[in-house]
Amino acid sequence: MSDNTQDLIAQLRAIVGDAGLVTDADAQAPYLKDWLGKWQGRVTVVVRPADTAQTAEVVRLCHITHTPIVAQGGNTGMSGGGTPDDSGAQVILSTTRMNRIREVDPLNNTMTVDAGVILANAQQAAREADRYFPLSLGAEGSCTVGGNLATNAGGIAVLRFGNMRELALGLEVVLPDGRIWNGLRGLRKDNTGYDLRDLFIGSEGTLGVITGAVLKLFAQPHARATAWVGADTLEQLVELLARTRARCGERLVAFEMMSAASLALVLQHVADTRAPLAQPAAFNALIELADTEDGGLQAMLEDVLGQALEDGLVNDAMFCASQAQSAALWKLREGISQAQVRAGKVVKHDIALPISSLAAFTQAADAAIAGEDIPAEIINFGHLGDGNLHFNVMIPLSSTYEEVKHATAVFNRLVHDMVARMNGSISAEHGVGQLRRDELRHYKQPLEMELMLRIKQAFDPNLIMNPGKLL
Ligand code: FAD
Ligand code: 2HG
Ligand code: ZN
Repeated sequence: MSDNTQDLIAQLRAIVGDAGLVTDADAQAPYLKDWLGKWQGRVTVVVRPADTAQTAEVVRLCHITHTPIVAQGGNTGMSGGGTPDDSGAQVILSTTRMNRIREVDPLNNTMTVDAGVILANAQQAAREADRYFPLSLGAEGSCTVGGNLATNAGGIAVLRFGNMRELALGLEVVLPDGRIWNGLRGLRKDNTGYDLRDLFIGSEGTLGVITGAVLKLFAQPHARATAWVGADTLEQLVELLARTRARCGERLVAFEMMSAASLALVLQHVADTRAPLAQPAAFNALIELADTEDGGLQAMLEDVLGQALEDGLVNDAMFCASQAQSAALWKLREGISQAQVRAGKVVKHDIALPISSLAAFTQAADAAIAGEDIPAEIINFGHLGDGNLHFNVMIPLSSTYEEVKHATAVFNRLVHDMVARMNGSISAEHGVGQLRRDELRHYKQPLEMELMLRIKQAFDPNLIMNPGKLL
């Protein structure tokens, strides 16, 4: 270890103490690789500040010493944004010790939290105040509010409540030179110039370290109705979504889609799962209504879906009679990511399209992929109500590094070209990170790239915040 490195670690120790440094190789290991096992890096040290003041001191030191920083929350990201490079020169700044619920304000319907609070703990704190924080996703037991903000996470309730950008009112951020921007305002209206908050949301650790946030709360939904339906085509599910929305309005909180192959994968690879319908369907939807009180939710869902059955829009439906049945259905939906990891190597596409184009896209992309001379299975699922498909292409687990690289290049171009032609997005909710950095450059308008680079330069002229990611 060089004298400079030793000196940096000693100065970091003086700021965060022994409890705030991870220097041991074994203890560092989980911070250095991502959840999917796609990326692996090295670091000088992992530093875990206890609060905003310590974070500011750490970042100021990195600013002075030109040490690159990778902010990391729960390390559940899907685009490699939180994994360091392999130079060994970077520092991981983990927010996991900053885990205080600072305040719940039921009158303002807001909650102020540290960025390292685990999403499930934020949801729980809201519940304890008889309020609801709606961001919900498979990784909610480990991901952090800061990570959710930095990636502008989506999940299963976006069609009703919006993504993380819509759920945050204020932020506290440590800037790349170590100054603290206090934007912790719980206001629904604030037209005082450029929206700095919205710049940091979705910036994936490239503009600063988010240390705190004011989040919006909602009324607690005390009643839910859940159903599973099977259909022959995606077009039919899109029509059903429109009908359900028109009939149920704000009560519709989730409309998730799983292709037959996605469901089969979960049934094969995730324990304690069983098929919800007697006959497999080409396309499945998991639909949930919620309201503050019952008011005939179940009857409403049965009515909409009963009509859809009568009209031949869906083939079969299963209505949940208990919380346990609903949990079993959600386990099928949330098991897909894990099942993919067990079953193969996956070229992930996290795309958004106008809902009205989803069926045409799927048909065309299915055909184009089948026309390639690469053994592949399409695992198509996602948040139909948001026009967000995880149009993943799985290749055999035994594929070599070169084969994965080739398949990724071929399928990315094919899928992303089609998405671009249909006015969609190649990065809907997981962020760009390192996974889609080159793709972003390929598809983003040159003017948009230029403006983003100028913003980066203005905030982080020494380019120390998460270099190599996003831009
Ligand atoms: P990390 O993975 O630690 O970091 C992600 C990015 O944010 C990195 O670029 C990092 O540098 C940056 N970052 C983290 N904390 C900060 C901070 N405080 N300040 C600045 N930058 C920071 N995502 C969805 O949108 N919808 C889903 O439905 C969904 N489902 C998932 C299901 C599973 C099983 C898994 C594993 C992931 C899923 N994700 C989903 C991915 C999702 O983006 C992350 O789970 C989550 O938002 C990231 O939070 P994190 O704390 O783990 O961030
Ligand atoms: C989901 O919706 C997540 O389950 C993960 O966003 C998607 O594994 C994936 O590709
Ligand atoms: Zn998703």
